Amino acid sequence: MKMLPINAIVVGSNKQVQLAPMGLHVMITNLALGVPAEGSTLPLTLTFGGSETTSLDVKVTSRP
Ligand SMILES: [Cu+2]
Repeated sequence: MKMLPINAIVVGSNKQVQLAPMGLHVMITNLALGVPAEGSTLPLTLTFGGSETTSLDVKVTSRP
């Protein structure tokens, strides 16, 4: 399986998109401080429609 980057995920009005391993997912690259320790949390900000944002902390795991 080859992963290809995309700039955005389009979600239609009243529609849902599921992010999951082997499917659409968020891949964090270019970590300035290196790979965080497993079990730690990483702040993540999602941008919707180019302006609205939601921030959350995601748990770092080696496997889904
Ligand atoms: Cu990936």
